[in-house]
Amino acid sequence: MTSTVTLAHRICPFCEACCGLELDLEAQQVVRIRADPHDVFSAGFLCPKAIGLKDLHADPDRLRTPLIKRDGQFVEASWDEAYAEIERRLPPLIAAGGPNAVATVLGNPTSHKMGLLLYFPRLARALGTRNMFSASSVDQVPKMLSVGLMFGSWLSVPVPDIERAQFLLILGANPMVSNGSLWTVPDFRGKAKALRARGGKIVVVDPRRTETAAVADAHHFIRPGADVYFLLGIAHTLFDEQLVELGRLAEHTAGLAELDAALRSFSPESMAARCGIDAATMRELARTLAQTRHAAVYGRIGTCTQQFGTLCSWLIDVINVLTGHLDEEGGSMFPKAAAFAANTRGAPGSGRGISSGRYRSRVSGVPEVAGEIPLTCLAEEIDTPGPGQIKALIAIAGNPVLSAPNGARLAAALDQLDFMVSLDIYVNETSRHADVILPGLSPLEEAHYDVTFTQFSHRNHARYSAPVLARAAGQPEEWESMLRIGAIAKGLGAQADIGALDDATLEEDVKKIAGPAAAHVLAALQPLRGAERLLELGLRSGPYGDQFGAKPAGLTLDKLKAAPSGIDLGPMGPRIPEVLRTASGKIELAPQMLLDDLARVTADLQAPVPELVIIGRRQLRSNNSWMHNLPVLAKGTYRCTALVHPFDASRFGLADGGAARINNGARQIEVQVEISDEMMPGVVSLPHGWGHNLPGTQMNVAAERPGVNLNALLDENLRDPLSGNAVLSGIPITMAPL
Ligand SMILES: Nc1nc2c(c(=O)[nH]1)N[C@H]1C(S)=C(S)[C@@H](COP(=O)(O)OP(=O)(O)OC[C@H]3O[C@@H](n4cnc5c(=O)[nH]c(N)nc54)[C@H](O)[C@@H]3O)O[C@H]1N2
Ligand SMILES: Nc1nc2c(c(=O)[nH]1)N[C@H]1C(S)=C(S)[C@@H](COP(=O)(O)OP(=O)(O)OC[C@H]3O[C@@H](n4cnc5c(=O)[nH]c(N)nc54)[C@H](O)[C@@H]3O)O[C@H]1N2
Ligand code: SF4
Ligand SMILES: [Mo]
Repeated sequence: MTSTVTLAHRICPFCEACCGLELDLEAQQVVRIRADPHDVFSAGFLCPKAIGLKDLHADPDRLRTPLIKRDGQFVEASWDEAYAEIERRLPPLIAAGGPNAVATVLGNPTSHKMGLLLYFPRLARALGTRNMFSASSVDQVPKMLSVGLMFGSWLSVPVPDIERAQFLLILGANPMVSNGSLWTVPDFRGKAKALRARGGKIVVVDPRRTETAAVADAHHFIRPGADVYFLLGIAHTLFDEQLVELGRLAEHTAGLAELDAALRSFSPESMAARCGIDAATMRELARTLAQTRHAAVYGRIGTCTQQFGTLCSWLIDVINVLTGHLDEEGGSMFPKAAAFAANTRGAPGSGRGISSGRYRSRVSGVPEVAGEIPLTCLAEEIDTPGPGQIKALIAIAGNPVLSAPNGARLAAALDQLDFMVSLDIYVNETSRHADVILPGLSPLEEAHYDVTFTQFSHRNHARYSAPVLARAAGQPEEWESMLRIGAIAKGLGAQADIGALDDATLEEDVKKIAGPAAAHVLAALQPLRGAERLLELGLRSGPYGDQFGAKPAGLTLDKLKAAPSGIDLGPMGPRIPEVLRTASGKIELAPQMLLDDLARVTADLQAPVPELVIIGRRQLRSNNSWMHNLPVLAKGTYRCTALVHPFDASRFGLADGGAARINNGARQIEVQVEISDEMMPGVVSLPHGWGHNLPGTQMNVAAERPGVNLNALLDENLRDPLSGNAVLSGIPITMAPL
């Protein structure tokens, strides 16, 4: 018997690199996964996680049917039963407590799923709650706030133009392992190698000598949480040594004199001791940045998850501006996404800017940023009684019991809720608390377009993946579930005609965008439904779009579908002033809120140096908390180890491979020690996302080697006060052998 192998294409949804894959299918089974050599963006790159798509699809623990908790046990239910249960329990809580009685919490995969991302705003609109939480506030909110203040929209994040750069300074990021973040850059290794082959240099600043440091020209240890001192030292030097050269941007910036004045007291000489990098190095780096034609500074999660996250995020772009590298070829540039970019909508060049703190969280009074309350406030908003208390939670594609600080408190709080729905594909540490779980599809069963990561791609492109395999009859897509929950919340009932609701909302939106052309646009969109229809709208009305016929050569979804390896839209080009949406129409170099925060930096300068602190790390074969259940990725040596410098090992009596206890005050975890001179003395590194030993989860492979939860050690009350982002890095600990 012969069987035919067919070829399918799919963008990998696991991390921000968004690699294009080729899949061989035989009898509705994936038999092989490899990189798509023709992909216009990733050009034949993949990492080991891609193979996990097959295991994920086959995983017996992956949910295919809704679950309802009855007498403390999950039982399988039909979709109708699950929605009916939501209808029975959710509306009364809204009626009693008002819209804020329901909270939503979004996890990381939301950004990798076009249905979740494009339809969550509709659910949010239906709920009308201010209690919205997400992984953004244990991640990139500081960067969103700083670029929002400087450039006027939350996602106008400039990214290094790595293919034309000659010098890169990388802080708090490990793209060799993470494959890049807020910088979609598949095959960082190949691109770094090419940069060095053309005579360029890469310098890494990190408390650990990382895999990225290994492919760089130089590496400097920095004291965790002290990047702000290092960046201030560099920015100060640029003024001090008259290296500031705004070039073309001079007429597009505001606040240069204020910035100069504010930076005067932060000389590298006075910053060196606190950050652990000597003044000469800071000055030399400032000169190299200023004097290299094509150069960029890039910082990521290590620079965000600390008490000065917003200041660090700001200073990185400030240095890029001061050295004339912002918006310049080979510098730090603004991608122009084919769809859904706020910075390509509205009038170019100026706008309303952003604002934060429009309201505050009920318990701690923490300001809203980008419409969200920090994830670290979720537990207290549930477990603190009083008017406005959260009574119901809709959790979407996230696992905050493991991924947020002090998950134990959050877990206990989730048990106090009157009702919880999880949209998740597993019964994990978080969804085990739900009353109803609605499973999403396998990535192979749904269409895909990178709504988020095209906003941060080092080269502009558009790619679409059709569903590779058919889904089970009756299994809804997640956008449908979100519409249905929204309808239930609005009192329209579980049987509401969500198709008609979706049409009505679309019509409203199109009228806003297209004005008199709305009827024509709606007719053109007619055959499509759901997320695909929004994608078609986004592409055709976007900066490369056919404008519904007005520019016939422009992009449409059909054209994208006809190009399985994607459509290249060219390298990033200059976008200032067009990209700006600040009220002034200028790059705001010195937002008052940030200048004011420098007082906190000065106050902290004299803070005593803790003897030992802990930081996190990522690992190639896992993704945050949820890929430990895939056998192909979970196998191999035990990876959830605490990396300890030999000096610390000897002073605390720790043995390689031995067990140790780590304490942060009363909080305590037990870890396996791995002695490594990769670490800066005084710094321990433990990956996050582990700790799969909590009762009631159904992730059998992960449970075999559960690892330890770093976040069990961390304090949910430590935040960057501007952005509300959690402080996850540089936490003082003690460590002793067991
Ligand atoms: N200490 C420390 N903590 C950290 C970090 C750190 O560096 N240090 N990093 C933080 C960062 S940057 C992030 S982004 C967060 C990530 O943390 P979370 O946002 O909690 O994300 P994950 O842990 O990846 O969990 C994702 C969940 O989504 C589910 N899922 C996967 N695919 C789908 C799907 O298609 N549909 C649905 N409905 N569900 C799906 C998985 O089953 C899993 O439960 O962790 C943060 N936590
Ligand atoms: N394989 C894999 N890839 C991933 C993920 C994953 O879990 N696994 N997660 C994805 C997600 S959600 C995100 S947000 C991205 C994150 O992408 P990256 O930001 O590249 O993430 P990390 O690999 O954690 O790199 C952070 C680096 O910061 C360092 N660091 C810690 N504290 C400090 C500090 O105070 N200062 C400085 N300068 N450095 C510090 C750490 O040692 C580490 O090397 O990765 C994404 N990609
Ligand atoms: S780097 Fe790996 S996990 Fe990330 S998109 Fe590419 S193949 Fe997928
Ligand atoms: Mo993240």
